[in-house]
Amino acid sequence: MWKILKINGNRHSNLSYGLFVLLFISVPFLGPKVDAEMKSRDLKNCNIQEGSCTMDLLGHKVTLDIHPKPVKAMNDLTFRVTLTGEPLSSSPHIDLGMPGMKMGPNRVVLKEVGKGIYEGVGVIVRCSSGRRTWRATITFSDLGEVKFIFDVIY
Ligand SMILES: [Cu+2]
Repeated sequence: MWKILKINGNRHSNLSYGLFVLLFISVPFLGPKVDAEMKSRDLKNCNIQEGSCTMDLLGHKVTLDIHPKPVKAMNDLTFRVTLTGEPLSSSPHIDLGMPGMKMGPNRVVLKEVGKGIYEGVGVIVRCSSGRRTWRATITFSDLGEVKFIFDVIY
């Protein structure tokens, strides 16, 4: 391809040459761009190593924090969820998984430790693929769910 461009380059005007090059440069980016948009729900939205993460859910603020930090796989981790607003009738739970991968079930059961504060202990396993991006889906039976996606340390 580059050899042909070089040979024929002189015969093209600057404009058509530019369009030609632009076309070939942009084509490889069209596929991944569409792909990235489709998977935007799987993108990282939380830097759990630096602090807690918060999302809105039906007018409530849901905050997730994980200790100890740095957050490492194969380690006992304390998951703390806080919810603003009206108290819930039952405690939420967390399902741990990986975006785009089928991992085994891994649920963290949470108990209310204060008003709107829920805690539980769980372990994030080391994925054999080497990927470090995990997703914590927090489900509230009354409200629905939020998903935090973050990197852990192996
Ligand atoms: Cu995995």
